[in-house]
Amino acid sequence: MSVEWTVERAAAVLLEAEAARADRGPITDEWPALDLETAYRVQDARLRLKLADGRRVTGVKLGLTSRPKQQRMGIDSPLTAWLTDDMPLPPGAPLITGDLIHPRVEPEIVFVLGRRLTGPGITAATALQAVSQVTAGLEVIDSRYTDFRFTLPDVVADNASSARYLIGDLWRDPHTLDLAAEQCHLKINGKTVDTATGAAVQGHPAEALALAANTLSRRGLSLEPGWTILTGGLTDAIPTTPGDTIEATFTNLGTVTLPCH
Ligand code: OOG
Ligand code: MG
Repeated sequence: MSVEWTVERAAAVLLEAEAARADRGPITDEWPALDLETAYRVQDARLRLKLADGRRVTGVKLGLTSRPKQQRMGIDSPLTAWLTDDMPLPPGAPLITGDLIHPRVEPEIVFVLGRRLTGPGITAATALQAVSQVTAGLEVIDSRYTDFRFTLPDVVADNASSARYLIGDLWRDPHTLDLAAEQCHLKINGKTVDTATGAAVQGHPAEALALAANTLSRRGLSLEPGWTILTGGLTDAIPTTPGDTIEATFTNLGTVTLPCH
């Protein structure tokens, strides 16, 4: 018997998978008509369910903004998703990998907004003017789809595989730095496994921020003051193994360290 798919049902199914730590096949396998616009409606419906449950929006994440990420996932289009207050990891606390399905970690450049940013027509330069601070971050992603196998509408509906994020404690003024040249070393147990510069993210992380403002404006939404913006993985994400410590060291943005239990 086939059950009819709706925006509300897809949102509930994905939240249930998250709560139960149970991965599943791509929704588009069962609902081929799920297009990008409908997928963003699923993402917004999922957010409404979270808010009804007492959660609060903390910002927005971008996904698939760099070539290494796009190549790994086989999708060449960036996307946006919601950050909520159940996601930030307290500094120093370990990632409990058993709380998640198959977590992976990726280094990101993180903005905090000082002013509202409303598209369309936002450029990287105007976007950067709205940023009050920049720092380093590690995002923990955890697709609700088996083996991280999905199409663009699937991953948009799944809130871009969001799970947790860790923000650094060295806040810098973005206007005094060349963020395209900012270097990142991704390390496992002290050994560098990948490197990138800020240019990996759309040429400059502020391009990703502009893209978020312009993408949200199509749904009548703005980026709000105080929000955290994860601009997207600079490198491919790495799987987590309990006992490992994952660290991203940046030239000017400091170091973020995440022990995995
Ligand atoms: C989708 C989320 C991508 C990023 O920074 O590129 C993302 C995924 O890779 O599962 O968060
Ligand atoms: Mg990410």
